[in-house]
Amino acid sequence: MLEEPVLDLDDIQGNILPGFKKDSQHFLFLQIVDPEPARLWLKSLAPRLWTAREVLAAHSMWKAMRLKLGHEPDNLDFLFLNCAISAQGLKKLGVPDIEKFDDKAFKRGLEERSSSLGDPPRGSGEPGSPETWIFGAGSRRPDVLLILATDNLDWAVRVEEELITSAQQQGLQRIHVDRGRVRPGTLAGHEHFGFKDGISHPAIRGRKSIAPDDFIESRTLPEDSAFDDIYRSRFAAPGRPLVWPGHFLFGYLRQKSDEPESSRPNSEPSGPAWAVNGSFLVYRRLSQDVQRFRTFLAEASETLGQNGFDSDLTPERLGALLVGRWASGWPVMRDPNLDRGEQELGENYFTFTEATTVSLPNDPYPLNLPDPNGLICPFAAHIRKVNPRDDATDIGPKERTFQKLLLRRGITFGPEIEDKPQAERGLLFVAFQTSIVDQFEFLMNDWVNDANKPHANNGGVDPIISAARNTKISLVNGTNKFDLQIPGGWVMATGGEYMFAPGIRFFSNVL
Ligand code: N7H
Repeated sequence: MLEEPVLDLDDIQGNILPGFKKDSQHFLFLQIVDPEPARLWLKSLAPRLWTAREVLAAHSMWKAMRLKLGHEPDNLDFLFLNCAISAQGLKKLGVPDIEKFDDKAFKRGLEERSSSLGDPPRGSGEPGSPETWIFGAGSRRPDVLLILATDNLDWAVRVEEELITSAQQQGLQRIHVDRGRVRPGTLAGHEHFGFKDGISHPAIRGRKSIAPDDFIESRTLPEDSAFDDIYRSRFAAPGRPLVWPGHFLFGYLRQKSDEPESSRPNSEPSGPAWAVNGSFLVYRRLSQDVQRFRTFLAEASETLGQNGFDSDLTPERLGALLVGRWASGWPVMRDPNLDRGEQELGENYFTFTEATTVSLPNDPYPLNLPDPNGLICPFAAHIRKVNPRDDATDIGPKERTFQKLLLRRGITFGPEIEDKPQAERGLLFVAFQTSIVDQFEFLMNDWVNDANKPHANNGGVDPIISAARNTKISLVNGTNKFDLQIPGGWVMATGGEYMFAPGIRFFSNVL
């Protein structure tokens, strides 16, 4: 087993690693009007930006406090700040060597690439096409993104105003602000269709220091369990793959083709020297039409039931089949008939093609059976599309899928549908990676929007996030195959941009 690198946690921004995980996250999009004062202003932000090491320490302190008190602390809060810049912004600032990035998606920006993500084409005027976006197209493309995160909404609003006022005095102008907010009460962590999100995250390989076992992501496979050496070399925890840091951070090695346990020599992603410790940030503002989705589930489950799919098919179970998880997050693979409720142990421990065989200590629920034909979890299910786990795919054996994973850092926005039915709501999708082309865009173009990939069986496009309208997916019950018509249109792009979140030294040394 190769030694994992020490990651430069004093330079890497904290929302890449370990992620902010705060209830309020505001995304301030700015445009540079006067590059010289704007450059100085951005440079002056450096001491205020939170590093990975600081955010890790803040999370540990918060957890320690919760343990001491027996409940969440009332008076311990942090206000994290991070910054990212688009290719257009870097150009305006006169930053050298941008062309050394080989990622053409980043260099061209989201607006130009949006139709290849499945959005209606530019100029069509259809909802979801760039000219209908709130920001991110035409004259409303942002150069700079500031992300601020805290559990205290009032604090976030105050700092948001302070930052915008000072930016506007120094050569920048406000383009747009998205205020992300975790949903209230027991819905916290659930997105607006009702499903628990943020469960499955790849574990980045790497250490905090030169100590051999000082891993950033702790290894929690039970010592005395029957996981074999291969599993132990590929997974940090049950169902949680270990991914080489070069897939998320510039300056580090990537995986050797079909060997997730090994890195490939000289495989650092190509980019300018100053890109080290940075990461591409994909921002997609996705509006969700919750009423439309609910109506579809209610009507389609009834029709499918009448057509003999399963007379007891409920809207909840149909939703679970489309996502691959029940609303609680419990995987359909581990129980296709019953939502076992929210529980951390085992919620990420499942496979698709093969059965899981090693039981976790204290996990009372049945492990998953093999499902090579999509009988338990449909091939089109959202989580099977974007992470087919142990399925062989059109790109080859299961080991290659490790290289397609993303660090997701999104948050919901908008009020509850019950409180304000007419208001807008959705997901502020945020993901880090070192290749937008090979990771985010690959997932969207090649897998989400292609009925025949990653599984070559015409299973359908992703019924949750594909912008395609009036498609069909295959559901199988026993030996009977059912085609389900998917009108779609419940998730729609309303803005965004491709950005780069550099190492913090970039702000003081390069700007
Ligand atoms: Fe998805 N949803 O509610 O159905 N997503 N997603 N997503 N998503 C996931 O496993 C959702 C979107 C991924 O490793 C869960 O953490 C919605 C985009 C990936 O097993 C749920 C929207 C992309 C995973 C949702 C949306 C992805 C994932 C289960 C838009 C880009 C991890 C929670 C409004 C490629 C899969 C979890 C894995 C999980 C939903 C967007 C990707 C419930 C509503 C644009 C990689």
